[in-house]
Formats: sequence, C-alpha cells, structure tokens
Amino acid sequence: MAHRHFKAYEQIGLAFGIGLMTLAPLGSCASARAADIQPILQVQGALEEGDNVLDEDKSLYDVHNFQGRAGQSVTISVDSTDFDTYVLIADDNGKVLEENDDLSEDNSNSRLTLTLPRDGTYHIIVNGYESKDRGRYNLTVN
Ligand SMILES: [Ca+2]
Ligand SMILES: [Ca+2]
Repeated sequence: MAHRHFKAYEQIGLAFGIGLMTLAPLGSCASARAADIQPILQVQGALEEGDNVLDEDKSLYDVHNFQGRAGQSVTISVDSTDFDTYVLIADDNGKVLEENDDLSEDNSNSRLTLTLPRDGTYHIIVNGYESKDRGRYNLTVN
C-alpha cells in the first residue's frame, strides 16, 4: 500500500528540514572492523503517545539516525509482535530513499536493503501502518 503513504514522505522530509538542528548527534561511531561483526544500529523502541505523528494518516513514527558511507550496503529490519510495521530510510536532506511495509505476504514486519549513495547521516523512520498502531518494536541495521 505504498501509494497511501506517498504524500506523507514529503511531510517527513519537511519535518527533517525543520527539526534537524534538534537531533542529537550519534554518541558512538563504530570502526569499520567493529561494523563487520556487530550491527550498525540496534534499538528496542516503542510507538506510543507523544511520538511524532504523520499528518496524512495520523500514524505514529520514531526516527533513528546512523552514520553511513558511500557504497555501503545496509539492511534495515523492523520487527514487532504488537503492530504492523512500516519503515523508510531518508538521507540528510529528508529525501526518502527506500521504503518497505511487509517483508512478505504473510509477514507484516518490514525489511529493506539499499546501497548508500554518500557519506553522511541517514534517518530511519519506524512507522505504524495504521493510526491505531502502538507497541514495542526492534530495529536492526546491518
Ligand atoms: Ca517512540
Ligand atoms: Ca507492515
């Protein structure tokens, strides 16, 4: 159902442009060797009241950042037993590069793989498919 979300991406981009100055810098920057053996990013989060809300469909979202390198291949996985996940990755300008709703027809978790276009900060948007979606999720970037 990518079409429903399409307009929302523009809004996410705008939100990044405005909110970027308030985003905390990443505390750690793993060495290339460490990145080979441990995830780039591993987060246990939750969609809950008070999180960001997409204007278009009122679904909640969290944003998680990581530092990437040009040509680096990353796989982003979001799993939840509480809700139907949706994931997007945007560059530092807020441009959405890739998105995924369900990793298969019978699995509503989200996964995407892409090759990063340049060195810089990337933003992962963990989103609920529906406005009512709440609950815990696991985000892993490899
Ligand atoms: Ca949250
Ligand atoms: Ca999904």
